[in-house]
Amino acid sequence: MEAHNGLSAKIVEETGFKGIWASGLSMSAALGVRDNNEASWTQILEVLEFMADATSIPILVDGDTGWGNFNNMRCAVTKFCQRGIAAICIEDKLFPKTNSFIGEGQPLADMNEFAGKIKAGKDSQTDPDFSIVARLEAFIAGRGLNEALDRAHAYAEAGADAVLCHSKLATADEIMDFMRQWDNRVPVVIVPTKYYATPTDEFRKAGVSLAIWANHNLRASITAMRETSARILREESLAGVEPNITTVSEIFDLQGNAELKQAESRYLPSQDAPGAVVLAASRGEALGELTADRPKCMIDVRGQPLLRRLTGSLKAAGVRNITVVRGYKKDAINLPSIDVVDNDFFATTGEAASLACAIERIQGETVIAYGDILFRQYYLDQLLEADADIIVAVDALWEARQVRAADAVRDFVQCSKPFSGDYLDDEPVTLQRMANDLDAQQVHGEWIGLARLSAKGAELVRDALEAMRADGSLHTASTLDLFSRIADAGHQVRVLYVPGQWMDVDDATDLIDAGRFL
Ligand code: SPV
Ligand code: MG
Repeated sequence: MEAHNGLSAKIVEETGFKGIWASGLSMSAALGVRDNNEASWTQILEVLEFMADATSIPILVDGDTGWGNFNNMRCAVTKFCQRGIAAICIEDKLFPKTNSFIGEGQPLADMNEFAGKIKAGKDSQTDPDFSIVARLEAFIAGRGLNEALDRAHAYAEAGADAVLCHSKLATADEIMDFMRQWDNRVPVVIVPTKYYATPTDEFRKAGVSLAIWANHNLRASITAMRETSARILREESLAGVEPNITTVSEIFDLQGNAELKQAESRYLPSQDAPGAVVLAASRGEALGELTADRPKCMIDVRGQPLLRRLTGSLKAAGVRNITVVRGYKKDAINLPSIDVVDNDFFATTGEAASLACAIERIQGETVIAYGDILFRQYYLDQLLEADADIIVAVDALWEARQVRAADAVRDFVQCSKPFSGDYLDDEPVTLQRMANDLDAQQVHGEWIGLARLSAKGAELVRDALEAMRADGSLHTASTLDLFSRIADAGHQVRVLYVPGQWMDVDDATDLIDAGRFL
């Protein structure tokens, strides 16, 4: 079936045809020029490229006379193979060609010269399946059956994969005569534009392999476009034509917009991806000289600042839009692809105030993390997978944790129940209280400095921060105060118990451990 651009080629394929005829008449007409090689072969090549990209069925190109001699034919065949074209048909006339339905007695190419052109094409194809169809113009030129047969044999001898026997009679007589004499040495192609009254089955019975419906999409579209243009001009309105024409959304379908949508979800950063707020305002006094020029999150551990490892973990878990709250030596926090907000009062405020500096970023699913922690990646994955509005990772093996400094501040957690190793116990655990000074018998674990909020959890946290700002407690409050407050207010803060395997970096010994941890 004929097509003349990417759109018509798509329509041919979606209709169910097995192949496309890239008609020279139609392509030239669609370009607004005559079928006399006015469009150069490379201009045609561009059209073909769109057609090939738009479809997956074979395209047989109307190659006119091959755009010159054997050498031009070689160039064309090589390019067509590169562009994924299945086949070319060339006709044994002279360049520049004239359409077969114009005039009488068109001059034919020298038979041997044309056979050489076919051979050159076959010798230069880089795709072993590429086919060359030799088109016989003997009947068109009024030269009769014997000339047609002689040439057909010569072209088959030269390597043609098929012959196209063309006729402009209103009956199929010439074609049927040819079929009776032809020994089916190579398959026969016909173009029944003029003798369309003959039933296709008669061609089948006569041994014809392929019929080309050569220009009917172009002609149908000319009719439709003329009617539509005339009606809109006449009626000065779209109302009349609207019910009869393709909808814009059908055009989008034809253009494959659905595929683009899918690709966007695969390749574009998702708007729904979780964000993160990393609290990194504090110096880390116990690290002494190491934090003279940088906050502790920027201390190097095995060739990378701690914060870089953390952002790497967050990104690996699918977190986008990481906001780091800076304070001490803020200019030292200069990692790529993070956003920063500053808590310029870091020296006198607590973590809740730092978090509140990023309150605008606590939107949608959000991870909250301390900037100096190291943990197993799967803890983060588990937090992100959890079906909870607020969930905090709590170390159930807190008693086993080595804490050297006598004055170490630890984020103790009291939960609805202690950690249970029982496989069958999957009852959710909730947070009751978080504090640095819980009695040992109240402690069920230690917060590792990692939490995740759903969109609703983010709203709860924003509300709690605003409430703390309003009652004056925000300035000195910790994140422990924040989560305790939310739990006290009756909202569920879920606990994910984890078995150790995390650390924060408070002093020089921690740094050595951090190197080992990694
Ligand atoms: C074409 O479609 O361009 C053809 C077929 O070559 S015909 O117009 O019948 O010559
Ligand atoms: Mg043509």
